[in-house]
Amino acid sequence: MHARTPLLCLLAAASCALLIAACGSEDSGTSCTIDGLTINDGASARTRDCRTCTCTAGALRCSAPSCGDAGFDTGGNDTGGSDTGGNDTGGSDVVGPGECRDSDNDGFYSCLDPLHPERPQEVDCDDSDSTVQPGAYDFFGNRVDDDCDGEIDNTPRCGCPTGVTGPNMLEAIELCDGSIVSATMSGNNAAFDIATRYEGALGPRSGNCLSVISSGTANPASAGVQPGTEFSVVGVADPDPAGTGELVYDLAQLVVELDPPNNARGFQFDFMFLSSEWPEFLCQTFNDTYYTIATIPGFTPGSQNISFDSNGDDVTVNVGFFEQPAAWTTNLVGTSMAQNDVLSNSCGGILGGGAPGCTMPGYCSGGATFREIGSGSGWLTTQAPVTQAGGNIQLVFSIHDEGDSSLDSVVLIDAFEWLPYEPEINTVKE
Ligand SMILES: [Ca+2]
Ligand SMILES: [Ca+2]
Ligand SMILES: [Ca+2]
Ligand SMILES: [Ca+2]
Repeated sequence: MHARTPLLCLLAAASCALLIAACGSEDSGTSCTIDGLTINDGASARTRDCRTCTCTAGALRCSAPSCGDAGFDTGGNDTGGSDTGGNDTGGSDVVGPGECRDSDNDGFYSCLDPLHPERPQEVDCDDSDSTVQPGAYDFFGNRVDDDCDGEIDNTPRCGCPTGVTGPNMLEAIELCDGSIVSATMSGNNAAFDIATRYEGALGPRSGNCLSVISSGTANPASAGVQPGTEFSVVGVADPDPAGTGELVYDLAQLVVELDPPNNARGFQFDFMFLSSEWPEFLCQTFNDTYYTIATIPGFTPGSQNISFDSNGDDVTVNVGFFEQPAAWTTNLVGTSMAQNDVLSNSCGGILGGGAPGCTMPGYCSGGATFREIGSGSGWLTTQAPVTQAGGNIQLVFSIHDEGDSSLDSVVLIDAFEWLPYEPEINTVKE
């Protein structure tokens, strides 16, 4: 199909309803041309004679013409029932003023207007919702084509990258959109890994891989009981913004600066904390800890740990989510964080726990002992809001040994998503 001149269309205007496909459009490849304008595959535009056309795989699909009351006249006469728009331009074959609107003030218009080439050349597929626009983040699972590319809930397109770098650690958790400003790893390089299955046993929550951060070796050569890699015996200050800065060891952090998509109101990600400290080191005054330290404009306090349980307890072996093997929501057999030990292990071990304010879990009552050593929290999801007013946000995924640099803990991270709604700061288990 080839375009003909607008004059021909003008002459045929009275019956243009039948001729529009010939008059107004042509297509080629993965974009289409309507009235001399090129639109991308998946985008929609209105033609001069009032059809709405969508470019699909290089071909135009057009609605029936509806010229009756669009507020303008597309040609020499109005083919519809009434022309109440009041701005009939007579014989000129142009899109009338006001036809293409930006009702939701998101900068994108309801159609393409040849008289306004300075406007975005992509159409707002929902001009009543400013969070829906070309180039927006297409939220998973809300059944809305948020980015106007013609596909509802675009499937995640992040890959499973080779090479352990900050940006690759993010891609492994499905964060590969234009929001990434920077991503750096702080700590020993061996503390970070990207895995299709952690220690060959624990698979990803979404996509094909996940990211691992450890207070020891993130990708140990073989599972052993109570792994303890000592990268350094020199302590550094505890990074908890609400803490007192006591010394911790083998601190490993993924430090990320993000510019959230304009339509995002929050974010979430999944994580699982695993520790070889269980059960002997339950309720000690020192326990390995995982933090998600968020610095978000508008937050009070400005920086805070956003991953904690309903008691406000940090993620350690003492967090309310932590599981004994009989209650595993995820089978940990095969990892170094769940080894069948020759000894019987008791809650708190020979030290008996005793950290102030720490309550032994109920399963520890009656002198319970376990053959396993090491366990985990199960998969958890942390959500937090973002504000659009104040600039970039910083997230620090942070894990460390406490007390000394031996007996490692690990956090698996996956399934990052931006959210279309504003959640409370919360962490839950499915
Ligand atoms: Ca708009
Ligand atoms: Ca919109
Ligand atoms: Ca989409
Ligand atoms: Ca969506």
